[in-house]
Amino acid sequence: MKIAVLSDIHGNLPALQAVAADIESWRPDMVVVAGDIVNRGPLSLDCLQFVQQKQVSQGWQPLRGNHEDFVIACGFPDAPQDGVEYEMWQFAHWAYQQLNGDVKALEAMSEQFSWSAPDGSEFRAVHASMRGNRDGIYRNVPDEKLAAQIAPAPAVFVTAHTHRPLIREFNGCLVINVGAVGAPFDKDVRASYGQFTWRPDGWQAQIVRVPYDRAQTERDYVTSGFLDGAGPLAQLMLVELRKAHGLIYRWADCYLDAIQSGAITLEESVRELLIAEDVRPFLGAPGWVL
Ligand SMILES: [Mn+2]
Repeated sequence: MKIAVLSDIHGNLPALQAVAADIESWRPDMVVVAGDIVNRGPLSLDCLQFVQQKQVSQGWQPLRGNHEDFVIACGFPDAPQDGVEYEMWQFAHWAYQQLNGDVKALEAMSEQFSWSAPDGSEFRAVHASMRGNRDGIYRNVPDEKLAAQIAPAPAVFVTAHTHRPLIREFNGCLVINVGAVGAPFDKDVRASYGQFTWRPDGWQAQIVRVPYDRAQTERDYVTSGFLDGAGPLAQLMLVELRKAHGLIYRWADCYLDAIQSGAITLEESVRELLIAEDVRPFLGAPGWVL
């Protein structure tokens, strides 16, 4: 039995196409997409439709990540339509509009995938953890917290969300973070996914890295309208793609309070972060040149 798990596509169609081709050449029995197909990237609708076609033709199983939830929430009656709270979620509203407000397919996605091997061992995949789809499993997680995040522990626990690949043996459970297709944050720009094999002697797992046409993804940022229409945070997302390292949490830690209190605008905060010494080398067209 061979299972492939890909995750965190984030509207990056060239990365998704490259990973799908690699997966198909491996000929798995099952393919799970562990969430964040849409949002915080240029081609959410194309990526959703790509996965839906694979669901119909090859039985791919999509799960719902926190970014599916964020896009769904844009259609709630109490979603902010202006002001600073709207501006900070402008990229999600942009994705919601790209989907023409049709989020039924996102709402229909399951929270987890589970398969039992003939020896009774369970393979389970979720977006982040059993505690929720924003509760990521990171490299330095203490044992006690990890135990709670995967409980009840299966033989193989597959997670994503953090965009950082990880393989860890924990109390007889193989914990694997498959990393991200669309925006890896481990300083390796190649797309990431996981291959899992069950044989009568047990489970094996490996992380696979796949190069893709990143120049095309940058062109998609422009031609889709994402870079102009999704707000200043789209500039951070473009730099994250080039740097293969996350910037949004750092931005939030530094500026969220100041933005919400009106001490700085969202655009000013993004400009300030982009001129930091370690970020500046990754600036350039089609993004802001500061
Ligand atoms: Mn996520």
